[in-house]
Amino acid sequence: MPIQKVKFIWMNGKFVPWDEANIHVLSHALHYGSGVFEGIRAYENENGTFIFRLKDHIIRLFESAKIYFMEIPYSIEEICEATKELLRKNELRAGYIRPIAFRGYGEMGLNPLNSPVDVVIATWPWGAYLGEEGIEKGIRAKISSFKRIDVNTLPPAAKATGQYINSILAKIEAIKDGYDEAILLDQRGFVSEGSGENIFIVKNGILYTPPSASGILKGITRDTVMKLSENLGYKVVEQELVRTDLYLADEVFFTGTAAEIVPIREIDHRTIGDGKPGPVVRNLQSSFKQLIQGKYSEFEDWLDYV
Ligand code: PPE
Repeated sequence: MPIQKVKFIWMNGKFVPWDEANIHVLSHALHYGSGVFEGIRAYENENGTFIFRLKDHIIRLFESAKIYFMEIPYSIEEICEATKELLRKNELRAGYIRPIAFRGYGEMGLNPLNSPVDVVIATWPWGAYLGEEGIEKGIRAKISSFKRIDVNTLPPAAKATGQYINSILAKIEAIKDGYDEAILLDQRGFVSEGSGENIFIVKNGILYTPPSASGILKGITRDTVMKLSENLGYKVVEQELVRTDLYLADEVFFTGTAAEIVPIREIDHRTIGDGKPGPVVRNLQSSFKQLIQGKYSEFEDWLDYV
């Protein structure tokens, strides 16, 4: 689906009209993938428009930048405020937000340290990442033949643009093979994550999710789901998983900002549970909905009103 245009994009401190937010073709990041980014959602409830866990996302942006020695020439507070102002200026009541910091136009060659760090924040309306039907009925996934990048190859803890080439290979393979999404294993063969989502399984009422040693991006939705689960009285264990743990699970689901909470009903042609979203994922989806509606006082701080 083509990107839906809005009025402004924030570029290096200025609000620029959408069609004028351009960069040079010799920008470092275009050639070498030297950028770090975030994906955030804004929602609307009866109290107004809010950004979900904005500060946590911007902190992760700065952490990704730290790994690559990128100095972002703004503070976390300035980026948060610019993001809110961007939503106000675009009169957007809900949508997706994409802050990105990247090595810009300066020098060619692999040493990025002399190229400027450009910072951009964009926002646009974006619906269900894996489809509305996916959220309702569950999706079909396959274990990718491409392994997740290793923690000592390209650190998955950094949300860096170039690293997504790994996810793209897995995603293309899954789509061409007729699936909705890929599940990647880590270099040792343990379950890692989806192309753009973390993964959970439910077995005998307990939730399990892979740890950072399995080459995951530590998802903010993953953290939200872990905290919601504990609040609902479920036990959550961070643990290495093998592919048969997925096949034999009662429930399996993905979490992510773009995807939200998506049940997986089939993996490698094996039906998960009875092939329908199970009670735990249903419960989590409805708790997440309540959270967004502002009806969860424990987690009010996560709703940053614009
Ligand atoms: N793993 C990966 C590899 C990943 O890209 C994401 C987010 C997650 C886990 C979940 O993280 P979080 O959003 O903090 O819960 N993927 C983003 C980008 C998707 C895209 O296509 O672009 C997202 O969901 O915004």
